[in-house]
Amino acid sequence: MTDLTETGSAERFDREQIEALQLSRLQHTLAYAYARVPLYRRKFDDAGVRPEDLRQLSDLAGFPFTTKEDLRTEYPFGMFAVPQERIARIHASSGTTGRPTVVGYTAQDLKTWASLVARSMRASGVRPGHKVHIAYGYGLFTGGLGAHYGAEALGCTVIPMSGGQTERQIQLIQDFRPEVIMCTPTYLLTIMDAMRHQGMDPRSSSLKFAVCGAEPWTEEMRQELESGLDLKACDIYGLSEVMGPGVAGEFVQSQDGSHIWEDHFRPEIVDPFSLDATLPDGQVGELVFTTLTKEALPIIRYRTKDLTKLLPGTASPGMRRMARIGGRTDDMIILRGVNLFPSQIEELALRIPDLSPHFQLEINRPAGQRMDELTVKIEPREGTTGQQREAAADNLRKEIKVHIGSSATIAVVEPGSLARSNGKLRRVYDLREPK
Ligand code: DLL
Repeated sequence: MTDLTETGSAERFDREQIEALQLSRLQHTLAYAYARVPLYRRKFDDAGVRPEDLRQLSDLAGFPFTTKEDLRTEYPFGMFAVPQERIARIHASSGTTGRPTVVGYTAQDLKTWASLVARSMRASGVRPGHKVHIAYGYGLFTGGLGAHYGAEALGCTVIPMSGGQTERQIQLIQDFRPEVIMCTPTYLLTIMDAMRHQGMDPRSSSLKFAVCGAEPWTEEMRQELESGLDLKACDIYGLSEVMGPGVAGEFVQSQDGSHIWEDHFRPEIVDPFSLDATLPDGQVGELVFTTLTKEALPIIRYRTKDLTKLLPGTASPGMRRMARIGGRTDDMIILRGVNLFPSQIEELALRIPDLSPHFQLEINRPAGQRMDELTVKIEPREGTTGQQREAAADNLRKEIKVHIGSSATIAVVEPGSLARSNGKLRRVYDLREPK
């Protein structure tokens, strides 16, 4: 079998080479998971499939899915495929809804992870010797430590700032002069705004590259950050159940969506509603991943709930790209039969010059009414007049009606009045009575 520690050369593989590598790694992973994880043995047996049934990549569609629920029922360590002594690190989701999901890594998994984050960073323009300011949260969240070891593996000078304390972040950016910042797109927006409030021109900072992810963001938001800070902002994608950041990363020269590192992960797109249909490339559906090299927590057909489509590779031709995540199935707002995602509002709002990217969505059902209502609370740009604000609100309302098909109330609120991001920003507030 190919050496699992290599990561660099696969970027130059063609599609055929990648698929050959995927097939052998997939066969290994299925047999490995079946032999070592009781849950997989049970699921495969129930579905009537055996690891040896995978003879070509398309046979993967016959294997059962894994969900967050599976990780919860096996809490905390039931899905680990190695004895606990071989687990070198544990991460976990915050667990705001139910039990946290726990993930584990062997020493080899940590090396692979660091090298894939390093690969993503390099694709996004980061070079050895750059100073990298990391403002993803450190701790059980995979963002901070994932970025940290990736930056070290690339040969960067790491500034492990973590999230929050925005004033201090800005002070250290001024003093240490990093070329790179890694944080969520909405936190970068918070930093940029805070710089302006301090009377500093964000365009004059030392930052040249931003590697942003952990939440959905639009091309319009990229534009906002790039022009506001005079840097190049690229996407990095990942999720803790599959590894953490670095499952996919974007090339700075093309900025055309993240390439999925297909030598380590096999992506599929499935219809989120009718469970068994795998969709062809180019069609939007739910992203599903099977890990190909993980030792501690092999994951078979994990349902991410992220909605996107697969596109052919460009800068790394053998690997496919994923379009920007439009939203998650569980963030979808259904308003009078129309599906809506916060990113659609972001896109429309940022095309209106007098509106800022600071907004939140409230869903309510007024007493005695049978229909839900959507209110978009949004801050205008500083210095706009009352008349401009009214016109902008009217404009946004019409755009939402035309492009999404829903009626919404637009409340233009005072600049600075909405909650600012410290990491992953909450955009949707559901104020309906619990059913
Ligand atoms: O957010 C890992 C990560 C950290 C990725 C830092 C990138 C940078 P989780 O907390 O498990 O892991 O959340 C995973 O976040 O299923 C997506 O819904 C969302 N997400 C992550 N990256 C992106 C992205 C980390 N680039 C969940 N664009 C995923 C859109 C993203 N959504």
